[in-house]
Amino acid sequence: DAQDLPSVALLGIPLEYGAGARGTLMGPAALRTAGLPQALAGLGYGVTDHGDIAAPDYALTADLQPLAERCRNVAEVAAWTRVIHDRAYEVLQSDGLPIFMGGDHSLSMGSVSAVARRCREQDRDLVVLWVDAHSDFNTPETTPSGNMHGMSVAFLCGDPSLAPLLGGRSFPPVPTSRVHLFGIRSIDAQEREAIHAHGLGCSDMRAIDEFGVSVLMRQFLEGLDPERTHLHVSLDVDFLDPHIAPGVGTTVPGGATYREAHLVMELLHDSGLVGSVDLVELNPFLDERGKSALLMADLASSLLGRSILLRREVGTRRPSLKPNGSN
Ligand code: NNH
Ligand code: MN
Ligand code: MN
Ligand code: MN
Repeated sequence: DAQDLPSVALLGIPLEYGAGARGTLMGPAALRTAGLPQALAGLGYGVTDHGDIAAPDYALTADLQPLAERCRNVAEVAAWTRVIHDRAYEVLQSDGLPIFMGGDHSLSMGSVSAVARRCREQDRDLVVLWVDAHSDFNTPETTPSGNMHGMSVAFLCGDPSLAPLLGGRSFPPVPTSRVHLFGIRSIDAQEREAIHAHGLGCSDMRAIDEFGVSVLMRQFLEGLDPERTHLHVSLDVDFLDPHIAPGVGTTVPGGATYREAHLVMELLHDSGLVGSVDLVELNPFLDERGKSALLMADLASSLLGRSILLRREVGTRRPSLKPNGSN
């Protein structure tokens, strides 16, 4: 029922300092050109576009100095993280379901930390679903590249070496037991060890090949408390196979198919638990005739109710998410 739908708040975050390649700063514009605001309005949501965050001034201050050697563009990323956090927190207080349109994946340090803060205030359990080819669990010590988009999950789980990025703002770190990585197929050696040591949930591509996205997604969702959970979905373009989504700087072969990606979004929608979303790493400079931007916009539509390009549902009966079939 359209009247029961929450409003959706779009926030553009034209950030590219966390990635190895330039161009993700054009991501928010491309998502708008692909029709994301109109698609969501077409589903019946009230949509407010809060525009793009303006590039902040930055400086390599003393608190960031220890990070400078191992983290590329740390002064820029820190300044962005702070302004993203503040702006995201404002939007979370005043508007409905936020969609953070990136921008590279380092933006999640700002967006998800603000969501965590808001969840604490509202006494909700934040669960983060990281849909990505990569686990982004590097720290300044382990990063092989220095690219800060590979460190976002470690930051959100409270890695102390990355804490100075927020410049004194505080948020409750996301417990590693409430982070689930999905679609992973490129992981650095020390990152793998850290993921095992910290017990993050992970549906990697090997598991997806064996069991399929549906079984794994249902298992994940069944583990969540429907009364308490705020599910944040952080969707990295490189989750998708490069053939369907070439517009990303870090393509990895063997990604999700068109149908798998839509099914993941549909199952998440059906769960009713999604409270906030990142759409990240879209690089329009590397895209082909907008196809990655269109796909990301359409996946966001699936996540919030229905694809605009596909008409998948023809009324077939779907198995229940709940074991007793009560929904
Ligand atoms: N793990 C690599 C690194 O730390 C790659 C990270 N790149 C991403 N993450 N695109 O999603 O540099
Ligand atoms: Mn990522
Ligand atoms: Mn990635
Ligand atoms: Mn549906």
